[in-house]
Amino acid sequence: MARHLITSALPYINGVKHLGNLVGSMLPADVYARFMRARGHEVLAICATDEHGTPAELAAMEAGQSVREYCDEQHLIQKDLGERFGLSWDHFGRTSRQQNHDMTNHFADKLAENGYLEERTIEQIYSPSEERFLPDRYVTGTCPHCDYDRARGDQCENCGRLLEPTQLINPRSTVTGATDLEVRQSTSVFLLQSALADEVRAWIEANDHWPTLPRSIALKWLDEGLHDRDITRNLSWGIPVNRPGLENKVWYVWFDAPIGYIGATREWADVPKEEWADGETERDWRSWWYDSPDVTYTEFMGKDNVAFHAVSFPITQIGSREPWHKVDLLKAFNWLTYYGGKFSTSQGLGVFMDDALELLPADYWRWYLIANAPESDDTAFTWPLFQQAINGDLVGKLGNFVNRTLSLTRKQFGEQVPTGGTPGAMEAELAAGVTAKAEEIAAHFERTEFRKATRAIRELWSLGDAYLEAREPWRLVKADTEPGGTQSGRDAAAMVLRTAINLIPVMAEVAAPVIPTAAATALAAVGQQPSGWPTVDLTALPEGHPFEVPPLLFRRIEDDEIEAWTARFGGSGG
Ligand code: B3M
Ligand code: ZN
Repeated sequence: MARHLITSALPYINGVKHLGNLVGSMLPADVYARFMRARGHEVLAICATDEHGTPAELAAMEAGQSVREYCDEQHLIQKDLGERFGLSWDHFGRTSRQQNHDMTNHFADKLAENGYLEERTIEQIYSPSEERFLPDRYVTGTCPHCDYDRARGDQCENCGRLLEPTQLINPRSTVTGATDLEVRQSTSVFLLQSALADEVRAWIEANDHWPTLPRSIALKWLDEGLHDRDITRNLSWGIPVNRPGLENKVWYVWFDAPIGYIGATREWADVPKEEWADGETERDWRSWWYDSPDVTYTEFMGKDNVAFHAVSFPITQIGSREPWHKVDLLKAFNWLTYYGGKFSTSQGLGVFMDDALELLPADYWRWYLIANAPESDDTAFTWPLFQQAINGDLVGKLGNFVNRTLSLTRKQFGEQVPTGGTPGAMEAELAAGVTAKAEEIAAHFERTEFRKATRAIRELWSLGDAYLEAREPWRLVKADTEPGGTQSGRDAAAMVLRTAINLIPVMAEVAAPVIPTAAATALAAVGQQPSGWPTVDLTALPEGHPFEVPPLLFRRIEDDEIEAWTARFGGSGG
């Protein structure tokens, strides 16, 4: 048994996340956590809402709420949606909680002690009528490169170039439209990343087991030269900078957000005992994070977050000169697109987590998303592909096998595992094939190769189908003797159905990390509870063991639904 610390990139607070966000971080983290628990490991799965930075302030303003109110409300919405999607976090925290304030200030103090922070005076935009310095995104103006007149102070949306707010032509305040902006001197705290660049590079190079995607992104960042970075911002919402004279500034959101993984783990430890799960006797956050060589730490995220996790957060950890646990395996995803384009809240394009659950239960989405996870390339969500994955795999393979096997058995032998007959070579071959497949699936999950894992699950389900087709119990039951054998047809049919019923728990358990609810329903039908990774024994459910034919595990998705959803969510435009 090993200890696995698992985090997924923290969803930003400004609204409900779309399927692309889900498949790029929270969902694979959950599948991995469920798999590791099934293997008997000790798992701590941590997530939180990322609540600081300008987008939170701007979104709150737009919603006509205070930032605190807005974040309180959105946190609960995201927590509820995550739970309804079956995300089995041990804790879903908030970067705005006191634990994260404490941790962030701790890291800032340590970095300062070790000489990695420096106060520098730089030119920033000041708005006299608002009596404040404006952070990048609070300044709008004309792009010096392409003349686009609504470029933001950090980036031009039109030509994509990164900008400094002082570069904008005719700058104005994003919020009030004020144009009497001035450039004034202001003091910021810089993190001296350049001083730690060699150390972080050596560490990344030593991590040669990381997949190519995160490794190449991280090294590219380092090759481009690691600049010292202003880690303070002129905002009132955030973690106040704990330095004299800078109390009206907050730490930059990308400084406090990854520290939020540790903050949220402390929140988890601070949860009152009455709320702990059965059997829990101790919650020690430190043993997961600090001087913890027995822990394996895996992070899940979209590719745009890699540099912050592979370089910036490790720099914070290394610069503290304390033994904080750095990421051991970083799993990064490409984009899930919506018909080749971006999911977009403003244009109402694509499917968001709340929409999805309104249409179908979580398992349908979980299966489709994990089976089509954008692991090696960007992948397009399309409604016909979704329909195909559900009807082909879930309805056509797992659902059909469970229903067909149990209905036929009930009809011929009643509602218990049938008695009689002796397994032969074909059953031995089936058991060997299923055992090998289950091992293959586990190996893919171990390596966080989700598409390969789902492909192998599908193949395992097909072994069941192929077995029924080869043995034809519906025909056997009427035959005098088993073709090519000596036992009676009815005995042979009983044995075949008994074997098939015994496949159900295996088929369900290997898929449970992906489709936990349907797997639990299938298991319950044969009187079992989810109990971990299966050992393949096709005689485990004995003769006479009762079962029930469950309601259909999955329903088909019809063509007219696909048409309606395409129209509603704006598909096929791209
Ligand atoms: N909140 C992801 C994003 O909004 C960002 C991840 C933080 S992980 C520490 O793009
Ligand atoms: Zn531009």
